[in-house]
Amino acid sequence: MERTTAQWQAADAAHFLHPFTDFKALSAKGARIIQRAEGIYLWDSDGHKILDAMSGLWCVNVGYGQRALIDAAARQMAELPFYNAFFQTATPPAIELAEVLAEVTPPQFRHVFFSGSGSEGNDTVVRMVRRYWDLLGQPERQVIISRHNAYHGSTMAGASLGGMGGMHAQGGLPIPGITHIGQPHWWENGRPQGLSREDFGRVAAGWLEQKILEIGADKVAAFIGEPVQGAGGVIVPPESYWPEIQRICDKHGILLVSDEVICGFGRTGRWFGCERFGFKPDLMTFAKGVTSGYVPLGGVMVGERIAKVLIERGGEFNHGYTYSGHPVACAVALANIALIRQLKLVEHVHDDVGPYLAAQFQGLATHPLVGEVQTCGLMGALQLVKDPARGTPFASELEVGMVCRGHCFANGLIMRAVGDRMIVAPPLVITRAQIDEMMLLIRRCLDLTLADAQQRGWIG
Ligand code: PXG
Repeated sequence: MERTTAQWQAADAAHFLHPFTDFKALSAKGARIIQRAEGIYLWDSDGHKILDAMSGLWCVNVGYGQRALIDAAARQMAELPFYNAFFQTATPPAIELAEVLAEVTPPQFRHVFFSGSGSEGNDTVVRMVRRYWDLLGQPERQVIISRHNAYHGSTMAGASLGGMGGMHAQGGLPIPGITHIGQPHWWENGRPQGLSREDFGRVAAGWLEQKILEIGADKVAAFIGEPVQGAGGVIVPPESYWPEIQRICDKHGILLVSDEVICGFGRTGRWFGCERFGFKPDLMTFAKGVTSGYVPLGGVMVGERIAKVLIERGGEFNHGYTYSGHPVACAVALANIALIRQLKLVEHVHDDVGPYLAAQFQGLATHPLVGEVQTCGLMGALQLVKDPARGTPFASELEVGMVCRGHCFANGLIMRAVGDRMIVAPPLVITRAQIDEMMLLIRRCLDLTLADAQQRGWIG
């Protein structure tokens, strides 16, 4: 029987502990119940239509309601809903997906290790890089360097690799052997005077070398980063950053890991973010866009440098998940990748809607609340500030980003607030006309936020 919104909310509050949520506050307010979706739109339990400018959670790349993915899941469920890949067995969809992933990823990748999510993928990364150095007779190479404000998941290893202070504060993290350097965030670093953005990119990459020298290169196993930091606020690095990171890793013989959980499968206008920024990782974590989020799947692409050692010298690798290579997830991923190819979504982002989004976002740079505008493919960020000319931020306790997000919610737009940075990452199938519609909503919500800020005396 169909329930009312209030009934859903009561049952939700009674039993469901949501991720990254203040349980008590949500119970008091009631969750928004999302009931169905089509294309780039969602409908809630009160029948409101919402433009989903966050692709679910950075994952529904092909948009909602794609028949090919739905049918692939149904067919595979009927034929073989589950079998494992542990005891010298495999299933056709997992083998076929491994083959297709070797095709669509950069040429150094011929092998894949499957997981159920991005977090698990990054746990695999930690296990695998340490195993690699162990097999090469350098077990003291244990340390993995990551960055502040990075997001690499929520398992013990994922949260440790991540650079979110709030996560480290709960549960005794990070685990040993993981350390962090600064992020290439021009704005947060105070837009350093006298340094161009590109100079700043080289300075920020230099922090990696400083850290390596501080620890001792012979103790460092790997560096991990998202090509563009997603959950951290769509922090697009200067073009100089990644080539310099690559040079430093090569110089010290350190493995380079690209976390492509958000950037992978077309988001940046290339198949993978490392291709957009011109670097060649040894390992690549993926999840989300591999199935467009229709079913959970993640994994790690393993570069030949590492695969060769694991295969030829490794013996048994004591690691794996029940759902490594889940046949239904792999069947959906195959249908999803086929659709990305058929609809030419990577080209669509690269040649058409990516540049279009960039131009539309640039048009917001003169809005009285907007300090910095950044886009990359189909990701965009607007930094809300008190005084754009001087770059003065709002006091963080005012939570201007949350005020803006409230207006988005009320106006049928899902946009994410990361502090005072408002971000979008719409489905890759979005059209120019739909971007126009999204921009109208964004403008309206910025104007409403500006009116609030003026009324409350937050702006001069
Ligand atoms: N790496 C990156 C770069 C991610 O963005 C993960 C790993 C972890 O994936 P799983 O599948 O274990 O969640 C992610 C996930 C947000 C938000 O608020 C972002 C993510 C997850 C939840 C919230 O932007 N990214």
